[in-house]
Amino acid sequence: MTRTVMTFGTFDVFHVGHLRVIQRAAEFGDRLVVGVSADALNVSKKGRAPVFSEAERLEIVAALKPVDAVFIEESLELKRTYLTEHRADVLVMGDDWAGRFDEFKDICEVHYLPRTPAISTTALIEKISSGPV
Ligand code: C2G
Repeated sequence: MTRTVMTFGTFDVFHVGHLRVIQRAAEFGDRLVVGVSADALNVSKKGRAPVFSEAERLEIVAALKPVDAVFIEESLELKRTYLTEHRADVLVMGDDWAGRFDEFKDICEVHYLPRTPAISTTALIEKISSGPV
């Protein structure tokens, strides 16, 4: 039986923290499916549009070696539907989401992984926009 793992994220200004959570998620099963947050979802969630469009972010994530399939995550409320549709056995998220998806433990395993320290899209955007020092 193939074990399907799912994870979700915006993956904007792709960095090593994103790569590591994807690599570690893949180790929980045989097949990794990644939901990439829609631009509109990001605006509603974070109050700003991502630097890279959903098509670009989708293309980057799809090209990663541990990733078998990608799709656009249109709404946080559809998570149960996505997990069911993709027949997920495992949901993996960074621990900034700890406890937030425990309601899905009735249909799959739910794991939260420690975030990679000292790197974030927000910090990168600030660093880049502040220019050379
Ligand atoms: N991440 C990490 N270490 C970092 C930064 C991010 O492990 N230093 C992880 C996050 O915990 C998350 C994934 O990378 O699991 C993607 O992070 P974001 O792009 O910030 O995802 P987010 O906007 O939180 O979207 O349905 C859930 C949302 O789509 C998650």
